Amino acid sequence: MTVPSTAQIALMALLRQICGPTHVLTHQDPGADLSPWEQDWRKRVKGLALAVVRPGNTQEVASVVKACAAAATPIVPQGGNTGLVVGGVPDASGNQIVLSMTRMNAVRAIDKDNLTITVDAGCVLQNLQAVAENAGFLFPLSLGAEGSCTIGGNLGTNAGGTQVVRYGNTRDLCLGLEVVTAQGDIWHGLSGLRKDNTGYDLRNLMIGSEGTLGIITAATLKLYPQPAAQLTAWAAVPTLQAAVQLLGLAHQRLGPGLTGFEVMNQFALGLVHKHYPQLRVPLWQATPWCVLLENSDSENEQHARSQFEALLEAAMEQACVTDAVVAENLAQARGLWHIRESITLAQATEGLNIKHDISIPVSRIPAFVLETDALLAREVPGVRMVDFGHLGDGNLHYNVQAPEGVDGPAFLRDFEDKVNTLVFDQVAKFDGSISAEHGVGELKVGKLPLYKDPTALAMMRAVKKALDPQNLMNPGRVLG
Ligand code: FAD
Ligand code: 2HG
Ligand code: ZN
Repeated sequence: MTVPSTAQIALMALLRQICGPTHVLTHQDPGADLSPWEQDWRKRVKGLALAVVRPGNTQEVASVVKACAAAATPIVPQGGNTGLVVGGVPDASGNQIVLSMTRMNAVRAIDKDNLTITVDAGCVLQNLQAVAENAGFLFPLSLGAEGSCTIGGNLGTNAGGTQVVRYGNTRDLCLGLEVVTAQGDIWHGLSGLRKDNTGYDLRNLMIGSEGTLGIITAATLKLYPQPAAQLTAWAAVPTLQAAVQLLGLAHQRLGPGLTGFEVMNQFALGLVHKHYPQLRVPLWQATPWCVLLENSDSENEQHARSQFEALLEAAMEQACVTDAVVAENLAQARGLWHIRESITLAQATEGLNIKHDISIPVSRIPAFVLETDALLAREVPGVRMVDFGHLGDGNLHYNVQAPEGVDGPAFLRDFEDKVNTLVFDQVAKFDGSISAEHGVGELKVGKLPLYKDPTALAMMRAVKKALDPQNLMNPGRVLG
C-alpha cells in the first residue's frame, strides 16, 4: 500500500464532501477491502486504487471529475466490472480513482409512445430488460454477464451479445446520452430523436470509447415490441462451412425472425459438460460443432414452429445439419441458452486462457479457422481451441487454452504474445478486426497500432487530445 500525499488526502476530503463520507473508500479506512474494484473479472490484473468513489447522481459525477481534474488525478470509470480486456480496473500506481457507477441505477422514464427508455448508467442490464418486459416491451441487448454488467459499461464497450444479428450492437440501441466531460461539464444529450443531423455524432464517439473520453451517466435507449413467440433450436453440424450454409438458409427462411445464431465447437461444450455436468449439453459428443439458433415470430407459436421445422428439414436435406432438437417450452429454451452462456465460466474454471474476440467476413470464417488452427498446432503443440460465438455476426471467440496439464500462468507468460501475433496476423490477412465486441482495454493496447489503419489511429489520438488534454480519463487504455 502506498502512503497518500498531502494533496491526495485533501482530494479525498473534498470527494467525501461531494459524495458523502461512506461513498469514498480508501485503503486507509479500517477494514477496507477494495479488491472487488481492483481485480478484473478474468483475474489477469490486480490494480491498486487511490480510492473507490461512488457518486449518487450526475451532478456528483461532474463535481468529482472537476475535483480530480484540478488535482490531476486519473479516473477509471467502472460499471459491473465484467469487462474482459482489463479496461475498468486501476493500474498499480495507487494514484487512480475508480469511479464506480453502480449507485446510479434508476430507470428515469419509459416513453411508450416513442418506444424509448431512459436509465442511469449504473443500471444493471438484467434489471433494464425486466423493466422493459414488465412494461410490455423488449430491450434486446443480451449477454452472459447481464446479471451484473451495467448499461454504462455496455455503452462504454459497445457490447454485442447474442441478439446482434437482428438488433445490432449496443450502439444501434442507443438514441441519446448524458455525459460528464473530462472537464466536469455535463452534456445533456438524452434525446430520444431517431434522426438528428446537426453535426458530428458525439453519441457514437462516446459509445465504445471505453471510458477514455468522458463518463456516461445516463442513456435513452430503443424499445421494441415483444415477439409473439420465440423458439430455440440446437443443431449438430458436421463442419463450420455447414454452419455458414445453415446461417444462409436461416436468413432466407426466417428473415427478420432470425434473432440469434451461435456456434460452439466440441471442446467448448466439453468444458461445460466437464465443469457443469448438471446442465446436460445435447448432441455434443457426436459432432464437431453445434449451432444454437433462435426464431422470434410476430404471429404466433404455431407459425414459428412450422417455419423452424421447415428450415431444419431443408437443412438436413442439404446435409448441413445432422441432428437437431427444438425446445418444447420457454424453460427448455432458457436451458439451451444457459449452456451457451456457461462457456466463458467453464473456460475460466479450466484455467487462465488467451481470448480473441475477432470478426471476419462470415463466409471466410471456415477457411480462417482451418488455416489458423493448423498454424497454432504447429507453433504450440497440444494447444486446445475453445471456438464459439456469434457466427451470425461474423464474430468468433477464438480462444486458446493451455495444453492439457500445462499451468495457465506459465502458458500466458511463454505463449500469449506469440499466439496473439499469430492470430492477429491471420485476422488481418482475412480482412477482419482484432476486436469485435470486448474492446481494446489494456490487453490489446500494444497490438492496436499494428493492425489499425494509421490515419484512423491519428484521428483517434487527435480526438483524445482535444477532449481529454490532461489524459485523465482511463489513461493507458485503448490508445496507451
Ligand atoms: P466494466 O467492466 O465495469 O467496464 C468496461 C469498460 O467500460 C471499461 O473500460 C470502463 O472504464 C468503461 N465504463 C464502464 N462504465 C462506464 C461509464 N458509465 N462511462 C464510461 N465508460 C464506462 N461482451 C460482449 O460484447 N458480448 C458478450 O456476449 C459478452 N459476454 C460476456 C459474458 C461474460 C460471462 C462476461 C464476464 C463478460 C462478457 N462480455 C461480453 C464482456 C462485458 O460483460 C461487457 O463488455 C460489458 O458491456 C461490460 O459492462 P460492465 O458494466 O461490467 O463494464
Ligand atoms: C460471449 O460471447 C462473450 O459469451 C464472452 O463475449 C466470450 O468468453 C469469451 O471469450
Ligand atoms: Zn461474445
